[in-house]
Amino acid sequence: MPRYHKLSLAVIFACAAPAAFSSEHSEKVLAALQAGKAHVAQELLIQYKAGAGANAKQRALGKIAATPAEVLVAAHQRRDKRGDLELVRLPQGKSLQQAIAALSADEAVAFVEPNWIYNHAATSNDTYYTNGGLWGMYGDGSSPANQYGSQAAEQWAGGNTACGDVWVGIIDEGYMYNHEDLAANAGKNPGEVAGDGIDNDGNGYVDDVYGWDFAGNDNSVFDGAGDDHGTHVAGTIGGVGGNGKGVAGVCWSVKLFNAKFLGSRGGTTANAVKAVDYMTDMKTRHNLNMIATSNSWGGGGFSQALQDAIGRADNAGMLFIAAAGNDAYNCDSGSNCYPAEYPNNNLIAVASITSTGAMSSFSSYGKTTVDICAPGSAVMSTVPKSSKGKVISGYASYSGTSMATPHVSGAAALYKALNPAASHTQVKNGILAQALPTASCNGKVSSNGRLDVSGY
Ligand SMILES: [Ca+2]
Ligand SMILES: [Ca+2]
Ligand SMILES: [Ca+2]
Ligand SMILES: [Ca+2]
Repeated sequence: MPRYHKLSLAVIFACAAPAAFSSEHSEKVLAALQAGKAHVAQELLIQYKAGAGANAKQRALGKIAATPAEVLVAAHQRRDKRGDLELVRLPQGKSLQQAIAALSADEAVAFVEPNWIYNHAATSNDTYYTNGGLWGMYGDGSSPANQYGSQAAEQWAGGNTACGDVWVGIIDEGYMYNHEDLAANAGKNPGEVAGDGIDNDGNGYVDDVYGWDFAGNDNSVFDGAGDDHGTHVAGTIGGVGGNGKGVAGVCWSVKLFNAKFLGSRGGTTANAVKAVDYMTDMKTRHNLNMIATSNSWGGGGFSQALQDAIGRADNAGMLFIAAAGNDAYNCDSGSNCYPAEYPNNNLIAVASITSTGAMSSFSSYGKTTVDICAPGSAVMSTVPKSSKGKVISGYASYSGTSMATPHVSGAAALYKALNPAASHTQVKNGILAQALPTASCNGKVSSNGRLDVSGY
């Protein structure tokens, strides 16, 4: 059970020996623990070195009396020739700090880190159907108009509403794939036969038709009205347009696919790594035109394991689009804006602006660590709603860098659809190069501007 360990850590740190943590990785982990970043109690992720066999692993774990819980990335499945990435558990009362120190010094271990806990990057408000709720899709030349919107409506006016066979992976909560404004865009695993109890495509997950639920470890990615955050994200990327109801996403047609790892208590590094790898495998195994994953979450501290997983997505030609966070941090100053601030080339970190072009008061930013601004305040989108004991299609206005991020994920899909030969790197560079200079974003994000999809 995830627990927040701020108090006990403060005590542990008072007597930790700094000399034991010489590597840059250990220092980052240490600093994040010291800052009280949430993590799962008595759990660690261990990256073993190549060739570390059963005996070497057993000897290492013996030092801290730990027991193996799960192999997250198996050595024999890796192309990078590194060892197992493994989740382990420590006995009650064992100091996480001392365990990290002992394992970091072990010759079989490349790195060791806590199992961080991530949370949604959203702050919901309860204003439904507010005026100009879909402003994030408007352009200066659309009707209604808003120059601070993503200008998606101008592409639509030019006939570019469809994102064709492009897929976007939603790494978040579950999303309501049978929502009236999403169902037509719900991607299905092309290698899986539903409900036969067999893992038809051999990816390790049985009957994963709409994706996989890593929080519940089952194939029901949508589990009810609690999956509102993931459903809201989905509607901004690919709400069905032109059907006379609800909202429209940046792409009116696109293939949405889901790796659920955020539950009611947030998500963990262990499940985030599995979720990212699941999408990477899905793209390569089935040769899907999956341009990006959309990641509206953050928290915890630096994780080499998660950064490595983002790197594997990069190698597979996929962008990782991430929310900058809702703490109003300057992410350039060591504020732990993870995963947004990882330096991976395939990552786009997104800050939030309001409908009047100001940076949203909650939005984190960073001239070197954050890349672009996008609409994130008072954004209308799809949500599940409870009504008379049933879950029905609904709509709501939310605010957060969580809402800004899927505007960019949708933009990546649109760019890829309009420029089919573009590599994922070219898609990223195109999105950033066409950002519109914006006063509130100047010096706050690397592009100095806001999302503008009209020139793709
Ligand atoms: Ca499967
Ligand atoms: Ca099956
Ligand atoms: Ca489930
Ligand atoms: Ca609609």
